[in-house]
Amino acid sequence: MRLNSERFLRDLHALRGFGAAGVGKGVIRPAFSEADVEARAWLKGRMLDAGLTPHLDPVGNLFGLAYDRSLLLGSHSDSQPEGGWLDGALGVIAGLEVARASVEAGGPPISVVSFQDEEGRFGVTTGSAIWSGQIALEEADALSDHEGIGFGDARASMPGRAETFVDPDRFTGFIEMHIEQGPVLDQANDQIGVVSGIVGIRDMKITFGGEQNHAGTTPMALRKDAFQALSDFNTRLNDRFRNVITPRTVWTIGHVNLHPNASSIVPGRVNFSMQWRDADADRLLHLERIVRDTASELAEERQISLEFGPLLGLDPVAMDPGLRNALRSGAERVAPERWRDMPSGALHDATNVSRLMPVAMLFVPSIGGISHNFAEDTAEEDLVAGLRVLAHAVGCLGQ
Ligand code: HGY
Ligand code: MN
Ligand code: MN
Repeated sequence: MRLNSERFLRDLHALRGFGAAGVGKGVIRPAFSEADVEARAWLKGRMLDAGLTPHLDPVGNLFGLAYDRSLLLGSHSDSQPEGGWLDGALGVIAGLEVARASVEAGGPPISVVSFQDEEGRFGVTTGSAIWSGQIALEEADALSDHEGIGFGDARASMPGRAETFVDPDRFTGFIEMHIEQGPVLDQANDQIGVVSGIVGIRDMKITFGGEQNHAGTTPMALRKDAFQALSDFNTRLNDRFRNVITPRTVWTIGHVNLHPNASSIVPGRVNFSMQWRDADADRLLHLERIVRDTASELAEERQISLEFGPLLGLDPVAMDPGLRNALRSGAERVAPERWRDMPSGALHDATNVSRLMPVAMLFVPSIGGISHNFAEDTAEEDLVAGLRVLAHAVGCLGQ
């Protein structure tokens, strides 16, 4: 097949225009936002032009279906609240370019997908989690974002959704191209990463309820300060995790909502996100026990209330050896001496899709290892190299 790298790059930059924000190439395009809905409408048009049959499913996953059973390529086109132009979008547009080039070459049939809410405005990789049966639709509809907007209401507001989900049996496998979002390839001056496995994740919201009071007249010993509780929780957790973690274990308190968030009021409530990731499912469980025990112990000591939200998560998954070998062959062809096998510390839709079919992933470098940041970027020659590896793998698989 003859790839058209100018067309590929042109579409990547066009997609960046939906929700373009900040300096450089940043985007703000969270799931079901106006920018996301417009971007998917544009993608639908590009899929039609490519000779694919668009199908927007009930939860906003947008498929471009080939005329026959096929390999599925893609990723997601929603972004973090402050996102980069390539996270997810790269895999969708690379998949579209390979599918187009394949149609122009007379085959093989290739389908494309842009999953919805991979970035977890509502859940964790919500759109592909629902499609793969990782989470029931009813359960997902009850999820809400940090502003209290429900997933069910958000998806209901999206025009053009079909009544039905696409049958996964239409596909023989899934390959997701993505930026690495970390420093490994960039620091090694490598161009391609062939993913060996994707870490697991656990994510929950925790609320400490103390006592809102006057910041001047309330003696320290009489306070039930929700921020102090969170601060104490974080210190104890860092200490207790020490004996359990490996250098690749990560954990993040990324969202904190302090109430009422005023300088002269002792905060009476704090709601925060608690997220941890590891390549080992048993260790994820061990860390969960530490999280729950530490929060409970602290609430008891401080005589404050404690509420755990639903625990969301995905287990670690290994990539399919056959699809991986096709990618390795492409990497050796396109970037000899400049590629490596590597794990993924970021989460991807491929984790959910692995419940349905063989999956594999390939990475291209992130400049400075930066992602989930307006400054996220990748050199264009690396983007095109990744596209060529993807197309080579599709050719190898002859699907
Ligand atoms: O958080 C992640 O790993 C993904 O980028 N949503
Ligand atoms: Mn992503
Ligand atoms: Mn992301």
